Amino acid sequence: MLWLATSIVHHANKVRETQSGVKVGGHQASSASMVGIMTALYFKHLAAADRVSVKPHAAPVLHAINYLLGRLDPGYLTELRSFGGLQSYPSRSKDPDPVDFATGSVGIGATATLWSALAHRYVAGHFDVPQGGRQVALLGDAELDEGAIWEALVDPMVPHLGEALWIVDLNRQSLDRVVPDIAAGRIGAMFDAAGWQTITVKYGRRLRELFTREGGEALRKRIDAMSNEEYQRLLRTPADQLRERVPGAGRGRKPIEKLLGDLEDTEIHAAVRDLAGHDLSDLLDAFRTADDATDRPSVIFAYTIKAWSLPTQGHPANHSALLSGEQWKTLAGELGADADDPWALFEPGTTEAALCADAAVRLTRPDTPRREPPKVVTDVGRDHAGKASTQQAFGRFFVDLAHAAPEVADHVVTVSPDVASSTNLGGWINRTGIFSIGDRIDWFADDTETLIKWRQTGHGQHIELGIAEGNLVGVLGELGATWSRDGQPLLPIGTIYDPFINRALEPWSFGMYAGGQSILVGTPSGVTLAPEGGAHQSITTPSVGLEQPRCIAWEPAFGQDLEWTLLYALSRLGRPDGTSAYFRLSTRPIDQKLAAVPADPAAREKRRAQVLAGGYRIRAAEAPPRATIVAMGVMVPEALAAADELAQAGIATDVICLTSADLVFRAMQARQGLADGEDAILDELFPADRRAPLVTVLDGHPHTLAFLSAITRTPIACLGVQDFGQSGDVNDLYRHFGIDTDTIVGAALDLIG
Ligand SMILES: Cc1ncc(C[n+]2csc(CCOP(=O)(O)OP(=O)(O)O)c2C)c(N)n1
Ligand SMILES: [Mg+2]
Repeated sequence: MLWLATSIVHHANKVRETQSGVKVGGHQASSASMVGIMTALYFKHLAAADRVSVKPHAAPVLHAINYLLGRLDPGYLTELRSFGGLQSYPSRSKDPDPVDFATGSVGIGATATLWSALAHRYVAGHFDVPQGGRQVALLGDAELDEGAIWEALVDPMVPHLGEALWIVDLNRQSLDRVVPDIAAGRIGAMFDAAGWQTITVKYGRRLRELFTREGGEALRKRIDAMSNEEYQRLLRTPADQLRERVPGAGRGRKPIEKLLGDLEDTEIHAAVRDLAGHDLSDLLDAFRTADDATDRPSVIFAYTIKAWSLPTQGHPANHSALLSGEQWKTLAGELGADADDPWALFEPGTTEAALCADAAVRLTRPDTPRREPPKVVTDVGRDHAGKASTQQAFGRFFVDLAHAAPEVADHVVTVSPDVASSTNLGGWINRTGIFSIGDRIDWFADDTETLIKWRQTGHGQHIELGIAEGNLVGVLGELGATWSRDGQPLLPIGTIYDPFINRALEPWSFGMYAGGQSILVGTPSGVTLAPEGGAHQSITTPSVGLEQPRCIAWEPAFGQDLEWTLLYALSRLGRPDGTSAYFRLSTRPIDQKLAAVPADPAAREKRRAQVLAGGYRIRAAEAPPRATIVAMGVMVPEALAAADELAQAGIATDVICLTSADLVFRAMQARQGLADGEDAILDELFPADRRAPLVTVLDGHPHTLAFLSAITRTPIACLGVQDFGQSGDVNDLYRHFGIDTDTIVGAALDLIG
């Protein structure tokens, strides 16, 4: 394993030619650190149903295992980090061999195992799928610096996930340095406090034997109390100097000196580096202890050496260090490998070959039949009348869905980080209940003043989290991946206050990269959240949504548009070619009559198609327009009022209501041959005979719609919000930020001279 992992990186850097001169990279030291752990795990302990998240920099070890198990074509071993080759970090979607979790952004890949455990429990509790399997994460020790880890650990559901096992590769090093002091004890206590079983695999058998001798206890205390930095220094100290350094200056010096006096230099040298995280049998014992605790997760702290058995072992700067050609050849000699035939498999008939064959059979997963997601209706039949906000329409949508399409509703699972009621999920929660691990008593069931029934059972369809946006998108990602793991699609919808989209952004995006599909609803949004003010008002999220790969961003203005787009978004989930969606909603009540949804079925269907393609002309001037106002979301009433004023002044003005700037941008790219896709919506929104200067307006950053002038090739004025929010009433703020009716009119007049 050590040889293959090292050689995969070696070949990419020292053998394969690169044209550009850009360094290839790869991590021999981080891989060497984990070979013991991964060998013990895969070749002995793991079962087919288990899933493993491998720390990003040990990707070469995972590929080496897959190669030995016959799951990876040898041709890939020379293609680490090449175009179409093995990815630098384990990738579910891009690697050619089986990878259970995408990792790379440290912290996220590890916590994904917890959300995967939860998602599996959910899907197994609601649908007929095979149950079971452990969820294992292999982490670097510095990965525990990440907030994502601790955000996950304090979630109240996590301590119940007995199927979760984390194994920390405790090599005392991060990227830049030796981790200061001795963090392990403190971190262990934190896992303990979070309700985990903690297991430590620290000293190897050589050291353990020494500890039983006279002076052994002093030696153990000395190493236990040694800072990480001093210990790492010992790993790089020549044998003859260890006799001086190891005893230290404390009270134990004399007995330790005496103990070492009986040993050869080479024995001291071997003892100092004798850590059990490289001892297969100690590791297997720890794995079994972990299995014994089924009512809570387990974490194993396995002490290891970074760059174990390589010339750079234990050096603080070894993170990206590569072996020279000479060192690599020497390693071949030490490990009994052949530098001229680096990818040679074990000879048939050997114990090693038999072990590989055995593991390959044990780890073969049966094919899971993939169920199709339910067919989603195109309409739930609600008459959107009166004044309503998109957030209200969102809440009502679920009640309608349960009536109009019960099978679809059965597949919906909602998730919220403590904002379910304030994002209007109350009605849905009352209908379906809350999912919990084990039933819980609802102590407020008989309280007549309770509006939301907090009924928690294994059958609920809402998952409530603490105030943890990272956890939210982690759970969404895994709920959105059950179609690929269990063969059973779910339709996950998460709600979040829109300004916190940015906090969730990176793990949200990573979840999509990893293959999860879900809907994220950001509400309320923008300065329209007026009285609440300040940094609670989201500004950049419209462009964040537009730029997010594998996701369609929607910002509907009306209830009908929300209904159609949400149904469409649901129809895109839970499938190999699926897409996620982001909805930016608002609490501003808007007169639904303004939408003027056509009553004639054909015209209505045409409207629906346009809503789903990105927008429609909500007001057509009678004469050829001299200006076009393009508005998105809550700004549509202001745009219509501005068009009225302009019309009164004799200036014919069209108004376009955008439902998705994202889709219109894609259509523009498609028209120019820069991307695949449909472009017909461009001619519907901006036909050649109606082209006029554009005023764009949204409750968000104005640059989001600036691209539209490249479609119309007319002058453009972009209105929107460019500074932090303020408290006030909606009209105060619209005026302050220049997105009010007067400013729209003024901008149009300026444009047309
Ligand atoms: C979120 C994030 N921040 C930073 C990095 C860059 N990075 C990659 S590995 C690493 C150090 C990891 O140390 P550790 O987890 O102990 O792994 P080791 O290589 O020591 O096994 C850093 C900072 C990253 N990949 N992801
Ligand atoms: Mg480390």
